[in-house]
Amino acid sequence: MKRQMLALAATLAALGAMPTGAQTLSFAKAEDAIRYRQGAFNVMGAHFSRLGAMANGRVPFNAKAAAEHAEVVETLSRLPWSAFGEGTDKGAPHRAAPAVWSDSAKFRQGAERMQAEVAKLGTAAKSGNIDQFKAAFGGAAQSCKACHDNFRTEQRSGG
Ligand code: ASC
Repeated sequence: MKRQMLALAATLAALGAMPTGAQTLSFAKAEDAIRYRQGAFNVMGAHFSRLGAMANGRVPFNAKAAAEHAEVVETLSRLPWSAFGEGTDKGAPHRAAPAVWSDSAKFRQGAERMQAEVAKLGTAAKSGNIDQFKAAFGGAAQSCKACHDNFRTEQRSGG
């Protein structure tokens, strides 16, 4: 009985140490992980580009619309990372560079930087201050580009 309790306690402790939450998925097949992360990046990009249009003056700045796009981007910015597990470099065509896995500490840093920059966007959008919004958009776009430069290839591979 006591041994069972200890085993249960150890299991619960191990689970507690694991990252949890909706943003941490595991995938049955590498292809599922690849499709999932591509979906997250695609939708994120669609909303981010609407913010870019406002930041660049191609469409008028609208604080409410900007805040809504920023909220979607912020939620999605947490999602792709658990879909870059070992073995997900093959299974479907993709543009993730080998450095995602060989330099995973730097990749994680880039992902964290992007999430931090994107978190500031919503606040800046809601402020209604166009200069604050433009600055926050610039920081977020830089963080996207940094990872694209280091961790995304021109050509597809893996499929
Ligand atoms: C976008 C989009 C990206 C980023 C990036 C910023 O609108 O889809 O991936 O901005 O180009 O440098």
